[in-house]
Amino acid sequence: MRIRGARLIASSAVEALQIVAQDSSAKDKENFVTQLSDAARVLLETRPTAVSLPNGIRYVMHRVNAAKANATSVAEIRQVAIKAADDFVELTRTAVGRIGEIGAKRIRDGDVVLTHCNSSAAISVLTTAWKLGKKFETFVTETRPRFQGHLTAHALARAGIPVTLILDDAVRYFIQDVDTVLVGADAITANGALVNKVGTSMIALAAHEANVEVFVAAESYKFSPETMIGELVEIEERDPSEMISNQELRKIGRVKVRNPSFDLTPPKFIDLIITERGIIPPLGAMLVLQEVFGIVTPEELREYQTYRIDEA
Ligand code: RUB
Repeated sequence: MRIRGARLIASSAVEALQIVAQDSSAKDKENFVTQLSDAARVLLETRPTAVSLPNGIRYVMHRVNAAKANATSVAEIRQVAIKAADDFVELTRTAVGRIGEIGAKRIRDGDVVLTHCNSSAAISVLTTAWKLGKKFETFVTETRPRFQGHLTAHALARAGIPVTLILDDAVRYFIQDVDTVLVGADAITANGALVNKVGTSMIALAAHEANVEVFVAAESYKFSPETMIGELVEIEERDPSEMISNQELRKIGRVKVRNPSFDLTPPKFIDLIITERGIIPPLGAMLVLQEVFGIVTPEELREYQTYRIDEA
């Protein structure tokens, strides 16, 4: 949890891959790529939910594998790996900046915007709108059990934006005062559903009931190609001790504790997704997937999956 948030998880993993490339003492191309692939496999295992992680790893490994065929030396592939990692990290920064510019246009003077957890993409929208002179206020949920809402509240308050911190459970109490719900994404599925911090789906449900619009800020590397062939996004369950100490649990008695960290919001509760390529309705997710990953046939999809499991 020292590295959290889907964008940071992806860029940190890619930077780790870059370190492996820099430090490798492999003497031939084959060994060099094997070392990188082994590291990629370890990194892929670190977190199950944020699709940005496999997409970031693939971004580098696709370029490394393509270079392997033509490169004449390890040094040449090493340069490709280092540059690909730099390019991906830069791409994440540019994407979040662009999402800020695009999303800011949808914030109006006088709006009350509610956000959940701590998303760099959602914060980019809000701070960009504020810098453009829009006057609005925010509700920020605490986001139990790890209180990532405190980080968001701090970032927004530091930018000068009025912030009201609320209990996660108070969302429906305040929803009539809210104009827009704005959240980030750990993954977007092919049918436009959103995987994000647990509680997002209840907030979206409350917003839907109250006719409040729901915006998602998501870079295109948060879209999941596997979901095109029916794979589900795995939801990470974290340690029960995040919720309750062992001592307290012993006092309560024989009780099972479940602590899923993310949940799935169906597309019907989402008004739009703000990507760095523009604004799309949730059902436009397929277009983004095809444009970004260029995967159209079931055969190509299978290849993509094989790559993830066997090669990267
Ligand atoms: C973070 C979380 C964020 C998304 C998007 O959960 O759910 O909303 O990851 O963040 P956790 P970003 O803190 O448990 O990792 O827009 O920064 O990628």
